[in-house]
Amino acid sequence: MAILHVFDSPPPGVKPDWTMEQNWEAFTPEEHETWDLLVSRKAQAISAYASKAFVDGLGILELSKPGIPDFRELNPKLKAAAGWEVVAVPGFIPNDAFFRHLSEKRFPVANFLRPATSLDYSEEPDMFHDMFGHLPMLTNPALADFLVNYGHAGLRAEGIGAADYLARLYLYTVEFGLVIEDGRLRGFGAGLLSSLSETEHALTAPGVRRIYVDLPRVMRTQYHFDRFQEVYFAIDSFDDLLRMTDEADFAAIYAHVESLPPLEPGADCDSDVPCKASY
Ligand code: HBI
Ligand code: FE
Repeated sequence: MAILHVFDSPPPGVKPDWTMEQNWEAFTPEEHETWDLLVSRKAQAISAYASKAFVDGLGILELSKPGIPDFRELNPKLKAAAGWEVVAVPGFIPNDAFFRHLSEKRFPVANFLRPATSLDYSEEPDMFHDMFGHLPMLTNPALADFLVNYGHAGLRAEGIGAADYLARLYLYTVEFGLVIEDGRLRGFGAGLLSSLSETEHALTAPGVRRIYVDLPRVMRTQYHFDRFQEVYFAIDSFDDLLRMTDEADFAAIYAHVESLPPLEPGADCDSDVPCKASY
């Protein structure tokens, strides 16, 4: 499936803030079936490896119910649980719009679903990745507040050309992050939990580098788009991640990162603190 949903200006029917109507009635029975298939195929990865916060969030938002969630039913639950809402967007939207929505507690959800012919992998975030992958973690107050901080930091970073550093932080936490819960390693990243094989790789494969999140180190570290990551970053708790961003002097971190060469995904760094917890 090619990358079809990237736009440099809002297509017809999309507002200047990049939001659009979900138009839930327009989804076909086949699309609802595809959604249900995707949910059932993720059950194994989630029950075996997902963070408890993620599992709790799935229940609170009732995302495992049959059919594509109707925002008119989902938003009151998300609002009550987390003070957030979802907005439909046509696909990958520009940084400024993305950061602004997050900073104002609106999570952008792509309004298309991958075809039934490519259930296991979508080259671009679709509504399943966005909703089923990301929304459960919004019910964790610390992670939700981290995303608000991330949105505000993104708006500032965009202004000084440092958005790529933040994108790496997002990738290695919100997409592929690991967390230690009751002493055991679990996954909370949306991209990670989308793939049973990558979740198993990240949590159990020997030779995988698992190190603690350190903001400058993460912001220096390049990542893979089309294959498993070589390094995964862990946090002791979502409160830890929130505290790091609450206390961070992002401008100083950007200047520091700017002064150093980027790190290859498989590179070592003297400051690395290995995560000793295991699955
Ligand atoms: N960044 N600028 C931008 N626009 C997006 O739509 C976007 C993103 N980063 C991550 C992301 N979307 C995905 O995580 C979606 O699943 C939200
Ligand atoms: Fe995502």
